[in-house]
Amino acid sequence: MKKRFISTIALAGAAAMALTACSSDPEPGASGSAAGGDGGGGGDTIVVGFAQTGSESGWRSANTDSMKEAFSEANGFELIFNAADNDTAAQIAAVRDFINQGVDAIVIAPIVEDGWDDVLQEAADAGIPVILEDRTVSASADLYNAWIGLDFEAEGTKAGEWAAAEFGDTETKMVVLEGTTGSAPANDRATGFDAAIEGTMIEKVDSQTGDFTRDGGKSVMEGFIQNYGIDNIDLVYAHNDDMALGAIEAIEAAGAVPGEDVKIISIDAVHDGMQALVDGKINYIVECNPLLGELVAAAVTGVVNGDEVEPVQYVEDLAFDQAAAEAALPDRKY
Ligand code: GYE
Repeated sequence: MKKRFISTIALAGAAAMALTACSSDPEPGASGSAAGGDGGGGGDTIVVGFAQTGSESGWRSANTDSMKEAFSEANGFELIFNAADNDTAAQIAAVRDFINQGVDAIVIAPIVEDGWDDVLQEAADAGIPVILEDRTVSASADLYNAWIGLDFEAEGTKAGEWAAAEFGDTETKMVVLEGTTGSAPANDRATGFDAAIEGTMIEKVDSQTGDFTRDGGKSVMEGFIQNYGIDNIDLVYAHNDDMALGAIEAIEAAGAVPGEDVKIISIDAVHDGMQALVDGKINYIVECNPLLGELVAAAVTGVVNGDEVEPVQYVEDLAFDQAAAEAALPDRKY
């Protein structure tokens, strides 16, 4: 199975794509739903229902902006946008609603991996193509046309490799702020990280979900500090920047210095996270690129027109230490 990486530069339309091999990719089959329904759009307008997770993080805001920009009227789309506030049942209901409306295509950023089989089958039965963006699902790849997103396990691996190199030889007590339970990035970022620190002296003392939110990260971190004592926590691995930013507040409230007394690694590289890295409060960030709109819109157009569309599209991520963040921050788009 080929794995297509698309760099940030390629997203801006300027560079070539690199291909890397990988064995565990989703393999969307795109069967039976190459053309869209007739939709409500008329003319050449493509009517697209987009079921977004919610608005839990800075990453999510950047992703929503990117999608809205790409699916603009000027680009020939009518976008019906739904944000499910991280409620899986509400997200599935939104997709059903899109099916009932007879949209030309449905785009989903699935909150969790499981539970999609029935509604995806309903979309296929109605002849409405489905493109997944961002997160993956466990349902058969025959039930959707394409997936465009990030390699979450590789992100976890990069974070874990940095932790192993920095702290692996010293007794290090680590707590983990997990993303939304059952979501692909929470599952895969844990898998990649855990494998990378195996055999090192980093000990995972506790791991709980902060639901990818700043408030969640803060309150879970407060609980860790209460249970273990701030002096017994050396390292925080946060599955996203927002939870790391919440943890920073909790660490400071406990009278310790984030980035020094307690080291912090996170994922996303959104603006506020990068600023905290520059300020020395976070020590390392692995990027997760939210600017997927153009690629998703191109895939939707392709599928609706009956063109062949690359079924699995990975967007490449970078990683930053303090110096790299300082250099990159002024030109960051999110
Ligand atoms: O890392 C987090 C967001 O699914 C990759 O969701 C996305 C994750 C992102 O809430 O900040």
